[in-house]
Amino acid sequence: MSRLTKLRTKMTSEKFDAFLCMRPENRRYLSGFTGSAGMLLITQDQAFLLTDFRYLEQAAAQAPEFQVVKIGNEPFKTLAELDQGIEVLGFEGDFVTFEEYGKLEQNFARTRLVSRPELVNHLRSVKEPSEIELIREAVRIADDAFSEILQFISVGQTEAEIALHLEFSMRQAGASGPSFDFIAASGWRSAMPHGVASSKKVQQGEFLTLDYGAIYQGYCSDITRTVCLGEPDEKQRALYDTVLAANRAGIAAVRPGLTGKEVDAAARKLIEDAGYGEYFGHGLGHSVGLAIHEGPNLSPREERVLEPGMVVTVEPGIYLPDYGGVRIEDMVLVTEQGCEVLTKAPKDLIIIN
Ligand SMILES: [Mn+2]
Repeated sequence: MSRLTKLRTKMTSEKFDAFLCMRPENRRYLSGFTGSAGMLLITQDQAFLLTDFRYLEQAAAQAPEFQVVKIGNEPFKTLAELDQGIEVLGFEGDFVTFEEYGKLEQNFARTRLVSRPELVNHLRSVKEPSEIELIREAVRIADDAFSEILQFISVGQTEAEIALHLEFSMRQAGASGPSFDFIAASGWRSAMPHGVASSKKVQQGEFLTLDYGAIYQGYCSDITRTVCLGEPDEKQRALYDTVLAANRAGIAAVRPGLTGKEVDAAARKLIEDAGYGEYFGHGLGHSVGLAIHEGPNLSPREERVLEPGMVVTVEPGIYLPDYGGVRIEDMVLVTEQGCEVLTKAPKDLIIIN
């Protein structure tokens, strides 16, 4: 079934006459259009792609199922004029701004506006085989960059230099860009789960956490490895072993039918039993695709059930303030029986001398 057909089936059960799609990942997913501006209006028998002068040719080439409509200064007026018979319009309330909502209300005065962002978001969570191939390639590029960065890292380099080198090698290997602002956090900074690369120099005896990924033909990868500069002491080794055991337990738990909450609990238990429960303050993972963070998540609050074709991260961590932290993140594909680990970079503790 085509993506548009799947959306229309959902629209029927929601009793929507039309759906307005504005989130860039959803717009790309449904239409194929990769431009930075535009919106989709989908009814049961028509599909419009509204975009501005800059993208008219590109839109026509990339989105053959859509009728391309040029927008000018009043995009929502143009939008409302396309179909006067819409009584119920679904839209993405998690993306539309307050200003845009005002314009929607103004132009769709007789239409009921219903926010249902999950309509397209959920379609995206089970990946098609062609999407999985692109994700595999994005992961392969990140894996290769890891073996390369191991040759590059040495005491005295800044986190920013290391992050730049990672990005450079991934772009050279065909990535269109980084999938987010890379985290390169060393020493005390590794206690910050989202310590974006800074001008701090890496020092002997420190942990260095690298959390990074590539975009390949629109699809993201996300991987974290923690290495040690010089021989680890006993505490560092114990910390690392605990996180690695939690990562393995999380991966072992991933299978269809389990909720994100259940998988999270399987990994979290190991960290709690080791006495570090309060230092693992984030969820175990998230889905990845056209966006770096998608649903469902693996977290204590996630009730959604895993299905074959979903791609999730398993990324437990322990962060000790003023000391440092460890996180190990893999991407896994949910299969009929369990899961397949996509990331291949080694995860036994790597010591850089
Ligand atoms: Mn992640």
